[in-house]
Amino acid sequence: MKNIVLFGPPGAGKGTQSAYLVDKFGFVHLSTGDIFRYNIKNQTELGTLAKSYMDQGQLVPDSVTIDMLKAEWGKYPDAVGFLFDGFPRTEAQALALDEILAEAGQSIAAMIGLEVPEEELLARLLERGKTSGRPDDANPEVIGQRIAVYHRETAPVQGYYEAQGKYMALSGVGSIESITASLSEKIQAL
Ligand code: B4P
Repeated sequence: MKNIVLFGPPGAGKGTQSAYLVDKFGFVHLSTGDIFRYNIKNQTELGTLAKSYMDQGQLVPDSVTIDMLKAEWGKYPDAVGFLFDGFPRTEAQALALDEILAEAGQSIAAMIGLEVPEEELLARLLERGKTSGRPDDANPEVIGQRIAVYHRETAPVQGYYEAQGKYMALSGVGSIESITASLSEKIQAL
C-alpha cells in the first residue's frame, strides 16, 4: 500500500492535484479541509466548531482534527493507498498519523511538497475566492493569516518527514498537467 502526504502552503495546488492523482492511482483521498467544509455545509456540531477557526484563517484544534481523520481513515479497510491532503498540518498531527498507520502495520511512503512563491499563492486564492464561496479565500487579511499560520505551525512538519528520509519537493508553478506528470513520476518511483 502506498500512503502519500501531499504538502504545501494554502493555494499550492494540493486539492487540484489530488483530484488527478486519485483518478490515476485509485487512492482514497482524505482532505481534512473538504471534510470540514462538508460538515459546515451540513451544519453539524463539528462544522460549527471548524467554521469558527477556518473563517479566521486559524487551524482547527489538533484533538478534533486527529479524531476526525482517524474515524475517516477507518472507513476504508480495503483501500489500495491513501492520499492525505492538508493533513498533517502540525507536528502533533504527524505523530498521530504515524501511530494510526503503525497500528495497522502501515506507514507513510513519502511526503511530496508543492513549492509556490507567496505572491502567486495570494493571487490564486483571491481568484478562487471570487467564485468558491469560501469566506477564507475572499479576504486578503484571512489569506495572509493562513499563510502566516502555515509558516509558524505547518512548515516544520516538513522537517519531521525529512528526518525519516521521506520528504521530496516539487515546483508547484506551471501548468496543472505538467505538475500532475511530475507528481505521478515521483509516486510511480516509490
Ligand atoms: P484546505 O481545504 O486544506 O485549503 P487550502 O490550503 O486552501 O488548499 P486547497 O487544496 O483547497 O487549494 P489548492 O491549493 O488546490 O484548508 C482550509 C482550512 O481548513 C485551513 O485554513 C484550516 O483552517 C482548516 N484545516 C484543514 N486541514 C486542517 C488540519 N489538518 N488541521 C487543522 N486545520 C485544518 O488550490 C488553490 C487555487 O489555486 C485553486 O483555485 C486552483 O485552481 C489554483 N491552482 C492550483 N494549481 C494551480 C496551478 N498549477 N497554476 C495556477 N493555479 C493553480
